[in-house]
Amino acid sequence: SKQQIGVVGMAVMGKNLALNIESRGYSVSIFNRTASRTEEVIAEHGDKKLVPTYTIEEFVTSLEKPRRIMLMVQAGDATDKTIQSLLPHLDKGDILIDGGNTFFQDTIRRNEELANSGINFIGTGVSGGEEGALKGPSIMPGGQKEAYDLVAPIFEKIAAVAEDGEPCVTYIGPNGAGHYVKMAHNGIEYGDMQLIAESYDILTKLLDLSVEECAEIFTEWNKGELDSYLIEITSDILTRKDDETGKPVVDVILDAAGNKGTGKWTSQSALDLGVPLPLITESVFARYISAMKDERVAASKIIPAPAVKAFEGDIKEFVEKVREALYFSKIMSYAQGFAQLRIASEEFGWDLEYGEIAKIFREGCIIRAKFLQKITDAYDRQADLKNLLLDDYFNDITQKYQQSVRDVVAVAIQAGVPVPTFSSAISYYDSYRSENLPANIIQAQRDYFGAHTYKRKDKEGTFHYDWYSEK
Ligand code: NBP
Repeated sequence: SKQQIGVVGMAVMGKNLALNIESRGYSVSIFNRTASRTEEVIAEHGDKKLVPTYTIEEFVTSLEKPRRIMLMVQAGDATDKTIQSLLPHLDKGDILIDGGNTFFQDTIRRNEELANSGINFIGTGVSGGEEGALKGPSIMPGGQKEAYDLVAPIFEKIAAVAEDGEPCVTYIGPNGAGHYVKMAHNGIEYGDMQLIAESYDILTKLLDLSVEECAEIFTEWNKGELDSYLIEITSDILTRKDDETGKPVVDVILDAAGNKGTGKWTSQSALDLGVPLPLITESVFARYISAMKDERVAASKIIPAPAVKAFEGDIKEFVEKVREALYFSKIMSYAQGFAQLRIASEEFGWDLEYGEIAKIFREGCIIRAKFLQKITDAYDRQADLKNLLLDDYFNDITQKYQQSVRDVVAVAIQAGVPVPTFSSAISYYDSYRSENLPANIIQAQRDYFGAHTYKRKDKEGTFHYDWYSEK
């Protein structure tokens, strides 16, 4: 008999996804370019309804029609090569699903190319890493809606389940929409991580708290508005000791952050679309400057820190301010990220449903958090909300917490503790709520040196001032 779905790519993500699908009662054919990998999977999981195949032809013929084939191979060239090898064996109406971390423009291109051969192509974000793939990821599928309907029953069974019992998967939109949303999710993840790192830096460097004390603070924070996976793992991380030295493991980990480029893509897209995305972009740059470890070490010997006295205020009170600053800044980041989704949706004709997107982030992905329900609620109140900051809940809470961000950022800057995302958050807030910005000066300069013209506040039209005339 034929299998209900096939998975190509038996590295950690593909293997775990295949096991997840199998565990929900589906029969799964598996294939990997290097046969030994498939043999290993079968040796480990021979008791499961996984059917090994060793040629592309054998793989394709083993599947029910219309065929449902999930690709979990390296993004980029490997994905194109895999599609090319499958194509001659496929029939019209078959469905290829790319679950890799693919750049959304590649998905748009592949969707168009394959549509010409009558093959459906779904580009889907799969979040939650190895564990998510195995136990239930958040899934962000984009592509032909009719094709998605044929895989929806499987996706709804393998996805993470939110508190209210809803699966963390929803049809995102045509062509590259799913991969775009996955990319934006990763960008938001960069922002959340940097905000937490800055909070930790303030607690330890400014308030001189110990790693253990910080662990307790994050545990406390995780019980309230900040309740989220990233806060939870941070509090756990801070309790762990290095086996060799007995020190807190965070104290032996080198402070040079890596990245796989998805945060960069998010910022690049924001720049292309003309959308302000300062917080996530600062968090990408923060990783870059962290990676310049040797240069920073050398600079630290040449450029002194400002002279500061030990913190003299009430520590408990200040810790609460840091918590409020973190929540405020997180809201700025999501307001920017969702505003970017809105502009992308208009640009690419995707008709994204922002409340539904926030909903599927509630479980199974790295940014999962209680807070996401607030975003869904905001879009339920007003589906075409321009910016989350205009929603009553977000407007009220940010008004309430803004003073804390100002205080924390001011103290950190005085003490020379870098706060790129905290300071960016408050600057975005102040820019967004400003009736007047100093761009009149910029327009005057542009008109002065380049005759770029300007508009006036008091009447319609385009104007040029004769800057070179005698006064
Ligand atoms: P990798 O991204 O490490 O890719 C390894 C797989 O790609 C292997 O099955 C390998 O086959 C196959 N492959 C390569 Br490399 N070149 C190929 C080619 N030219 N033709 C056919 N197959 C080729 O695996 P992963 O970490 O499991 O991730 C899979 C996808 O899921 C990626 O797109 C990744 O970005 C995405 N993702 C990963 C995570 C995560 O936490 N790791 C999370 C979310 C999404 P071989 O065995 O023959 O070399």
